[in-house]
Order: sequence, then C-alpha cells, then structure tokens
Amino acid sequence: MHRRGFLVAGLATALSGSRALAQMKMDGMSGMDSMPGMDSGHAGHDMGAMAQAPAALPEGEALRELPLLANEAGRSGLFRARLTAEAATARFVEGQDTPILTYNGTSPGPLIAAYEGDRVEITFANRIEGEQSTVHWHGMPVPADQDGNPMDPVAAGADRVYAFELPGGSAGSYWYHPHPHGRTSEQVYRGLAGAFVVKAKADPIPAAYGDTALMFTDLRLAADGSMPDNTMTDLMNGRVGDHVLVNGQKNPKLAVALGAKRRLRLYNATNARFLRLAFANAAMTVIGSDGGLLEAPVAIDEILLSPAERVELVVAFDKPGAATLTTLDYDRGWMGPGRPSDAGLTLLTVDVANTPAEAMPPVPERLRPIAPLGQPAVSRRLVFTETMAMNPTGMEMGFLINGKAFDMARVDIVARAGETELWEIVNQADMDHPFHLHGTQFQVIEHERDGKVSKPPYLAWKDTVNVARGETVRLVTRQERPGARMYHCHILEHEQLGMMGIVDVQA
Ligand SMILES: [Cu+2]
Repeated sequence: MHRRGFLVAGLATALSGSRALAQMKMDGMSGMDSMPGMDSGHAGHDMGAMAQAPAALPEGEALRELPLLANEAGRSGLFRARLTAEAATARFVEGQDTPILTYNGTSPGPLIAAYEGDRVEITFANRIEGEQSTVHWHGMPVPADQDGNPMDPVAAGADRVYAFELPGGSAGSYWYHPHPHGRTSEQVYRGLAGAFVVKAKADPIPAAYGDTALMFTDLRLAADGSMPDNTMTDLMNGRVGDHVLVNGQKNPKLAVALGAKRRLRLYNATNARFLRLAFANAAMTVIGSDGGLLEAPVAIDEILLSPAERVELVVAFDKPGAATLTTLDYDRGWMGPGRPSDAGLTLLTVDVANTPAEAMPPVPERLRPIAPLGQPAVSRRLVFTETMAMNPTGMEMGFLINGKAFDMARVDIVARAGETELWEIVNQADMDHPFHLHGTQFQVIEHERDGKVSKPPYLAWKDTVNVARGETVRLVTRQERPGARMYHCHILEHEQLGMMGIVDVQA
C-alpha cells in the first residue's frame, strides 16, 4: 500500500466528525510497520511524508520582541482592542511562501499587556475561511462564558466581544489560543497563539531587567513550504515539528552587556514538544510560574516546560561570549518508531559583550506571599489512559479520562464555586500528559511515582502540570466563578481525540 495514501486516509477519518475515537482506516495490513511498538526501523517521525531532510531556516537574526497589541481605549483602567484571526503567508525559507494563520497578521500573535484591575474588552473577528474558532484565555481568571470554550464557537466571518476584569493579584504570564471543537490542534500549529501578560501595579522585579516574552512554537514544513497535515504518528504522540522557533525565529540572537540581568517569560506554545531547557554560561533563577511570581526566587540549572507551561526567569549574564539556551534529552514516552531527538537544540543565543552593564540591582529576596489553598472539602480522581485496538477495518485510538472520551454534551464533574478541592491526576498511560484546568490557578502539593511521594520544590500557582507516565499528581484547586470549565491534556492532538472533560461549577 502507498504510505502517503494510508496517512491521508487516517487523517481524514480522524478529523471528520466529533467522534473521539479515531478510526485509522487501512487497506490491508501493509501499514503495520507504522503501528505502535512495531518498529520498522523507519527513522523519520512523519512516517514517509518527510523523506527529505527538513528545510534549513535562517538563524542568528536579532531577536524580535513580540509586537504589542495597541490599547484603543484611551483611558486607564480599560484595555480595548480588536483581534482578527485570518490566513496569511509567512516566509520561513527564502523563496517559499507558507500559508499560516495569524492574529492581526502576525504569528505568534501580538502580546497583550494589561494591568491588574483593568477591564478587558477584546473584539474577536474570526476571518478563518470555513472554520469556527474561539479565543481561550489560558490560565486567566475570566468568567466561563468569556473563556472561549468549545461550546461557545465563533462562526467563520463572525465577531464577538470577550470582556472580563483582571482581579488584583492576577499578574502573571498567560496566553491565548483557539479552542474550537475538533480544530484546536490544527489552528494552533498553523500559527494561532499569543502571549497575554498581566502586569502587577506594584512589581517587585527591577525594571532594569527589562521584560521579554519568549514564545516557543514548533514548525514543520513540507518540501513545497506548506505545513503538512497531522499524520497518524502526530495523532498518537502529538505533533512535533522540525524547528523549535522563538517568537517565530530560529535560534535568534540577543545582545546584552556583561553582568546584565534579564527578565524572560518562557512560553511553551507548541502542540506537543517537551522542552527541557538549560542555559550555558548564564545563571537561571525562577521567579514565576504559570500564574505569576513565586514567594522567593529559586536558582536552577535546568527546567522542564511541558506543552502550555510557562516560567518566568531572571537570567544573569556574567561571562562574556555566547550564552545559549539549549534543550536536554527528555523521554516523555513515544509510541511507534521515529522518536524525535530533542536534545542539543540551540533555541536562543545571547551575545554577552565585554563591556560591563550598569550595575544591576539584585533579585529581591521576597517576591510576594502565596497563601496555601488549604484543606480540601472534596477529593476527585482523574485517571488518564490510552487505548489502542486493532480491528479488521483499522485501528481505534482513544485518549481517555476515567474511561471516557470527551463529550461536549456531558458534565463530568459538578463542583461548587469557592470550595477547595483535591484533584488526583493518575497517569496510567504510556506517555506523559500535561494536565490543564481552565478558569483558575491550582497548587500542586504532591507527586507520586513507584510508591515514592515527593513534594514540589516550591509553592507556585499553576494551570498546567506535567503528569509523567506512571505518575500521580495531587493538586488543590478552587473555582471562584460558576459555569462550565474544561480540563484536558495539553498535547492538543490528545485533547482532540478525547482526553478532555467538563467541570460544571455551580454558584
Ligand atoms: Cu496527552
């Protein structure tokens, strides 16, 4: 059987309709070498679609800061703007146009920067031809009906206003991306994601460090410059591209003076790439997590950012020469052949000059208090599993929570606003699954693996946490507002194939 035909058939079936189980149609059994656990020795992770080496992208250009979304309100306390999702072309490789999706013409989308206490009114215009979309405000404490749920689609050609207030204490590194039913994965890898930074009115981090968002995305180009559709390997493992980009650029360059400290917000906006990161010749200090500052800075040598996670760092450049942000190997579980080699990628090169910077103030010893959420009144258990079944017509894959695939018409959990809950996320699958809960920030209190229980190294506000295969993560959470909230794996292909549920929060 022709390999490409097999893949296209599988993809078409997987993307049509709302069924959570992907029926992978196969003509005969010659597609067996692509099945999980049946290693054909085929090296390319695209299983035939990418026999050629990935195109070379230019490296070493000056790092582009994300463009700012202009506030059209004209008065303080209100952030008002328009965000248009539409098709465009990008030029990643000289002489080749790549059709992509953009917000306001750029990918990643414009950086939205607003302040705690602001009211936000953003008119979203969906100009994606023939596709519904939504804007989900990832990690932000917005009302359920303003959060871009798949139940609230914006039709192609339609506009809608998203409006919400940013409460005090909500400063943090959030982001926005589409969340339409059955289309999230594709709209995100085609280019729709942007950073949303909520700034504190009183920020303890010295302004001299600057404040730069670094958004990681994962690009795959076919020989003709287009973005290939998801293959079956992508559906199983999540789509991993050929180039990790920073603000849309491959290994860009940032120039700093000797002794400079920089505040960097790192965003993993890839569909499925696990980024275990280290900085050579520079010292990293974690100052914040998904939902804002920690209580105190923590020096680190490396950090794992699973899909959708963010971290806020202060990086000190005290050695002249090149300081590189690179990836280390991380085995997150991979089905079938063609596990991509994740180690040794240089994502960003910082040129540290010989000339010293003006003296930089030290990182403050205390950043802000984080009150523990306290004793839960309710506890819940969510078990993540993967199912694979071969039958004469194809393979059925399921990514399930408590044995069920997502159903938009079903409420999985009923919770009460203002009540603290313990959620135990149990990963009984063969891959890591980054767990994300909408509408609030949670606190991870415990990890358990092979009977060994450990505490996280510091208290932090999180909306996404990796649950490694065989691991159980316990977290405490509280939803303050009523309405339906999603929880799901943030490998977007897994979410789309069923690993998602609805918690209905009642007043
Ligand atoms: Cu997953």
